[in-house]
Amino acid sequence: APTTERQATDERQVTTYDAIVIGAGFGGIYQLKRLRDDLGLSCLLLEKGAGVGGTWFWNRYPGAMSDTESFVYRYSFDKELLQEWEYDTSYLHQPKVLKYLEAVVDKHDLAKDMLLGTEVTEMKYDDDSQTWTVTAADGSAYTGRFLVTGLGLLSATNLPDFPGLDDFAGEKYHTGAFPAGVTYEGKRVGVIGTGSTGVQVITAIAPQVEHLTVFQRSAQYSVPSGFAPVDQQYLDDVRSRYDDIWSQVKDSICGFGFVESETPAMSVSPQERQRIFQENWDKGNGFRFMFGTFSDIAADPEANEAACEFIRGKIAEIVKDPEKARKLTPTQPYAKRPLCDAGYYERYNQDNVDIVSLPETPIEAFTKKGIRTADGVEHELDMVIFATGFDAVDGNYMRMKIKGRDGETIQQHWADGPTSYLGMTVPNFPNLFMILGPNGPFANLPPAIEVQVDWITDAIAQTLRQGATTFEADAKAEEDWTVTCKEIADTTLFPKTDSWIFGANIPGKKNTVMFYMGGLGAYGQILRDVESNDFEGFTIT
Ligand code: N01
Repeated sequence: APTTERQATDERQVTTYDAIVIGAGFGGIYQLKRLRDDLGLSCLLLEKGAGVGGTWFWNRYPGAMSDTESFVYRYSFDKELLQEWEYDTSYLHQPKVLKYLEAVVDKHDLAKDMLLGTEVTEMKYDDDSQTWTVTAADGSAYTGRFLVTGLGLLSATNLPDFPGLDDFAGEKYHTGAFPAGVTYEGKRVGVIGTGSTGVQVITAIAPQVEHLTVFQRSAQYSVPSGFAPVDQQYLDDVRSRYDDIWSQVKDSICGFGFVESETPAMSVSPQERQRIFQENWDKGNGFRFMFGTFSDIAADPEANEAACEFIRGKIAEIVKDPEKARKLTPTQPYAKRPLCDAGYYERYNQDNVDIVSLPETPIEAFTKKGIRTADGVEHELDMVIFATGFDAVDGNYMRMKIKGRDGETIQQHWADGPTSYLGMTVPNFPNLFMILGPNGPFANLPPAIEVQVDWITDAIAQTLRQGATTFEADAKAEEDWTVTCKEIADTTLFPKTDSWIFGANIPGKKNTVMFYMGGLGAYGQILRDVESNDFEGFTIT
């Protein structure tokens, strides 16, 4: 049981636990369950939001949906829930994912060890006691031997500093902190950003608004999602195959529940290539289109160009206005996080939907009435939605005060860009485990999270079994992992485009590798190898 005592160093009341978990998203929820129920540790989970759900608590923008299919956008650990949980669509919109996560928390009675509405601002390691003290915005403090952070990969919102932003008199929302009760009827709405989020918002609100102006900095390749109702027969089939489904997912590259292609695009005839692209366009899903069509779309420029050409052809077919089609047609490689949609390009055939290409006419300033672009046009708007993304991966860490051994800060440690060993641990920050930290797997997140949380649980169990008090990555292991991640990323085309995947979306942020792109299966194997080699690359003392 936790102990409460007054610390000698300051007069605050500090409650001590075996482990503290931060964040009540997919990661934190599962970590709390494993540490509390399987290892029997006293745990406290701290969460900034007023409810659980993490990403799915905050991202309540219109159209918000996971683009991983429903049957693999969930935990694999709770076999009962896999059999019982009902859903009726091939993808889950935000309210459904949130409801699912709330049900997991209820079922496993996790809420009693959570403190919601508590924003952690500081985490400090104490060399003498070998514990972490976590301080919240309200001044309350909590101490734990182990600290696991599930801060979210994509949760520190990016609101670009447009001139005159405060002058705008209309409604302003960032998709990552979207309020309830927003209405669109009769309004002139501007959307800035056309990533996964922007594409969903635009598709969802175009039929509702009086007028929609899309401010696009980069045109995007998007394929249909294939969103559809599913029936009882579909559910029965999935449920009967779950063991096989999860072992395939955790052994695959992306973890999206489809089998990735092993065929290079140029090894087949142009007709066959076209047929396979069309077949996958019809099935839907962005990851399936990028990784299920051919093995080398994200790696070989010629294969990539073939996919680009196919999607560009679709844009030309779908979008009737040639000027809109021109603006919507990407010219860069297809090497950002793949998108899918429920009729995105089709929305531009509506008379009430316009597109402004920002490279041609950049935003000069916000005005009282709207947005003025460099061609002198003032776009009058009642509402602006910022779908401008996130300071991804390390963003949330860099916004906090985090001090490790000898007072080293995370900002100092990551001065040249965020690094880690295995995407979870950092030398000089003993007993700190980051779920989805830098250089973790680039994959469907729920199974990626489970693989990490299970490994973290084993690492903590091993430390306790040895009667040790610290578990810490070696500096050399971190260096080698950084090199490995960079080498793998360099075999792909992803570094050739600017996106959050390399930190290129944030002005001034160092452009650096932030993912292990070798696939979820290979990543899981590395974790198993490290563990079976007595946690090679770590010092347990
Ligand atoms: O963010 P993004 P997101 N002026 O960074 C533009 C996951 N996710 O929230 O491309 C003008 O991708 C920026 O332009 P550019 C998913 O992993 C999943 O959409 O940088 N524009 C871009 O168009 C995803 O990848 C789901 O040139 C500016 C957009 O804003 C990740 O979250 C749904 C700008 C930002 O796109 C992030 O997605 C939603 C500026 N100053 C999110 N700054 C699903 O599962 C940025 N932009 C479906």
